[in-house]
Amino acid sequence: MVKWTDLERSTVRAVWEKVDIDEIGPQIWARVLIVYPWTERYFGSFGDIFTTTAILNNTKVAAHGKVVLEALDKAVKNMDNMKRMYAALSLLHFQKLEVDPDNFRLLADCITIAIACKLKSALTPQVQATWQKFLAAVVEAMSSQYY
Ligand code: HNI
Repeated sequence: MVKWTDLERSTVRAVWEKVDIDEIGPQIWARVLIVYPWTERYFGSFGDIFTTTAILNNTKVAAHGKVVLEALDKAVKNMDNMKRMYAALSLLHFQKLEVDPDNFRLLADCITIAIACKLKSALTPQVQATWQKFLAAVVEAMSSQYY
């Protein structure tokens, strides 16, 4: 289990408080699809996501970004219990959605970049290090049911 200091806990919470899910969620999922176009293959039901403009205007992409960030909100609130909390979601991504877990890491990078664009100089190297430790724990928990 990942151990957290009090400073790390308060840093993660402080970063997360600045994230507006309705604003950042859509940006993150659009970024994933634009930067890593092979991820389109998982979203056959989303309609037209074949150009940058289409992705940025697709309401299903925007909604999905919010769903994923709402799941991340649960991780912020359950930092000591992430593996158990994400067990069913990990299994869903493995067995039903068949998402390659390498994509979790790519998503984590997009999350950090979107947050960096928002926080600017407030995302100091120390804050970023803690934030990335948090996202690494999320990625590990989301990968935990894969074999
Ligand atoms: Ni993910 C559905 C959370 C990474 C592809 N995903 C969900 C749902 C949640 C969720 C919550 C809704 C589940 C439900 O309806 O029961 N996804 C997360 C989290 C991460 C993540 C917390 C990583 C931190 N998902 C990814 C990645 C991909 C992905 C990296 C592919 C690139 N997810 C999907 C797909 C669905 C999905 C596909 C189903 C979408 C739909 O609406 O059909």
